[in-house]
Amino acid sequence: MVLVGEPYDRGHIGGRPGSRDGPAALRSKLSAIFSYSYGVGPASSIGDLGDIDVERGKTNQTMLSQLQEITAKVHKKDTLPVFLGGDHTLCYANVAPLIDQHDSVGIINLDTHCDLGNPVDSESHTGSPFYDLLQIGLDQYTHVGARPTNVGTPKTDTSIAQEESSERRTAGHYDHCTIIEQEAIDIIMAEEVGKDVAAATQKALETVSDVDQVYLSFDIDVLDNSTGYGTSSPTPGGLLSREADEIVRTIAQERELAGFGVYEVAPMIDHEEITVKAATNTLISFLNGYSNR
Ligand SMILES: [Mn+2]
Repeated sequence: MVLVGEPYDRGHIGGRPGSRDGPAALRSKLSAIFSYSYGVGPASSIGDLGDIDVERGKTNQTMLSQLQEITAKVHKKDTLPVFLGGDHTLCYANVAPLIDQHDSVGIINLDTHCDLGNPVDSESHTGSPFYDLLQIGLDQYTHVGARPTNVGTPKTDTSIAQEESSERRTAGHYDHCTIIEQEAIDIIMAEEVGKDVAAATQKALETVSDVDQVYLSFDIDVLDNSTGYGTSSPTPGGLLSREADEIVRTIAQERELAGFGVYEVAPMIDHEEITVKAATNTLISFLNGYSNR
């Protein structure tokens, strides 16, 4: 397994940037972990490729195509990449090479938002990675942790006027209602996870049983905003940290994966490192599951 940092957060058309500091914060917390080893063996060895020099100040499109040249090489190596975001726009470049390289690819995405929005003015953004991936041949998309309602967070980046931001957001929002009817898409609500986390996890695994390669995506805002606070769009009604850890650990243990990515951890808007710590715990849970395969 190898860590790959992606410090980029210019992909937002709504919400708050800050996840460019995610990779550094996650590495720092990972190095401070200690284990009580309750039923968990030592982790396998972990490599670290450092941070990719993700171009900022360019368009998301140029960033994604440059990044994809690098991630394609990473995926060809005989190791499991664990991407440390960065915002969720990056997920496109982390998965697109798999679609090029393999017969069929599925994604399980833990997230508040389905991120099936249309690109705006031909630009991908944090709300469009899975729409974009479906366009290039993604075979299955399973969204875990969806909410029945969503309270938006205004964009704090003053480079885009609030009015324009809300206009663009509306343009990018979305064909959700029609697109989620597609056969290739499955939704598992946060409430369903709360009722029976093991059953919800098995249901998610079943949706990808027919694909060759599976990528696991973890947007930290899937957590309830009591824990998932230091992120672009903290949202109520979400998963407990413990539930997310169980899902990620089980999937890593039961299904061979082509990659894992942690997105949208924004330390500068976190409170007392609550969210960074939760994300680190999830990373460790992933390691536990992977090591016990
Ligand atoms: Mn997302």
